[in-house]
Amino acid sequence: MQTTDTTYDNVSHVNYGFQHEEQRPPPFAPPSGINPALPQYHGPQNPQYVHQNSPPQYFSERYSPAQSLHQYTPQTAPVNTHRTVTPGPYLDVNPVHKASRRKKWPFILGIVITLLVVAGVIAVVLWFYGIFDCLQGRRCKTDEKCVSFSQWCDGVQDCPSGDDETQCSRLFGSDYLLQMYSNMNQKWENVCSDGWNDNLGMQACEEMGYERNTYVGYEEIYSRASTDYMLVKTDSLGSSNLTGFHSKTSDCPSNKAVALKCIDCGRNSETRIVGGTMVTSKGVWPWQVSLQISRRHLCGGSVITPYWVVTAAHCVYENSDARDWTVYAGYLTRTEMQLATGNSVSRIVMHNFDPRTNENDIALMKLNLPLTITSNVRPVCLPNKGMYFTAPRECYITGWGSQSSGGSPSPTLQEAKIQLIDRTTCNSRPVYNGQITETMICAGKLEGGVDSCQGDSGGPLVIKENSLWWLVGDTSWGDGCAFRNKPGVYGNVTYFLDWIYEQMRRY
Ligand code: 4AZ
Repeated sequence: MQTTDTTYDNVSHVNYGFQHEEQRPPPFAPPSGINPALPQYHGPQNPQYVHQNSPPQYFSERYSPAQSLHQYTPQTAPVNTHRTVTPGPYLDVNPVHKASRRKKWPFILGIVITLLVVAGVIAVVLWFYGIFDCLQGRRCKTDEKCVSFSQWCDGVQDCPSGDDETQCSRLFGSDYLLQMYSNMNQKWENVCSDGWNDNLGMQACEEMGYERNTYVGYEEIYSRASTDYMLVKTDSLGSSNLTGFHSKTSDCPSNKAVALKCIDCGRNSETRIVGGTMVTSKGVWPWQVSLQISRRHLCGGSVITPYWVVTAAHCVYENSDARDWTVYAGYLTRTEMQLATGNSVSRIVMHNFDPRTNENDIALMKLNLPLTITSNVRPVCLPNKGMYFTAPRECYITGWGSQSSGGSPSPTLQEAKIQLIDRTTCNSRPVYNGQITETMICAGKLEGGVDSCQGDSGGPLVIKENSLWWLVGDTSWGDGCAFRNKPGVYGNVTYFLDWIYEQMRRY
């Protein structure tokens, strides 16, 4: 991390690009196996939306060329029974032949036109069932099956891989409002607290991708939205799981909705935070980890659950063997880490990172054993849907990265206070000239002087909101370090939320 003092006219615009909001449950990446964390539905398969490939009716006996052809066959034509050369047409002066050929042409033309029409009809039918049909629904990711919108999140598994019943609940805003996708109203609705309990809370957290044992609890939040999601038991046995309910369009009887906390995150021991200095107290950035190979610090990372660390894809792109890495959590100095054992990694999940453009620069590391949560080791909060962080919002970066372009890693953890920079400014010609996509966020100081640098990669860019710290970015790239008009570029964590939860559910 580099911090020097220079000044430059500050640009403050609003950045609306840090989140891709969805009206419907998002599309899903292809799962690789059964997800034990998800409920296994045994409901009936609804055949209604399976491709209805009944044989097209257009081939019925409306016209049979074979049958009618004989009418046009010249009955008087000579049959050549010898090995003699058949006279060419120009030699054929027989008026009977000429007349029959004249009669044949419209016939052949008729056949060609008919075949073209039939082919056209077949093409339209295939197009309708193959493309248009799914305009009225959504295609399952793994199996190309088309499932109607009304079948998404209806508690019945219609996609063979279950895509239609995952990601049917989400947390919204910094208040952690629990929302469920109502297939009846085709929108996300707040869940009423009436009838809610901790068992349902744990199940909802588990369905999102959290472990049961990180569950904190739920609160009842005043809500009078007409979009509230009322749980109504669907079976007489009084099933007490989420799939035993469906929504009813109504306000909540109690006017209260569920705010769900799946993990105790985003809290630190707040001593004084000064931008651009050495961190002197351990619990200030308790989610910051050092990722090392052979005891060499290569990248930073952020703890999001006791098992999972977020880092940058470019950190693991050429070192993707989990066994090579060790995660050090709860330390301030690299000397301390040299004496420590650290945590081994069981799995690395990398996004579709493009090293040419730095697109999708995010990866997850799963630890072999969970981290013990203490005041020095704690998870940071993943942003919730509907949280927008706009420029010039104050944010913090931390890491053991070099303190000048091309320098060696810092021996102690550094922190810096910077600001979000909106994408339009960051994409302008003097800054990054169109290289900033929606998977990236810019933050820093356009005047230069304070920035992340080599070795800070993968580490956190955090923002405090509603008394909690949220992971808004992972350190990704930049043109040098701390240069004027070349701020740091970070992975847009809000953009990757669905991907992150999907991996946590899957593995
Ligand atoms: C790097 O090479 C790197 N100034 C990280 C951050 C920045 C530049 C380079 C941002 O890991």
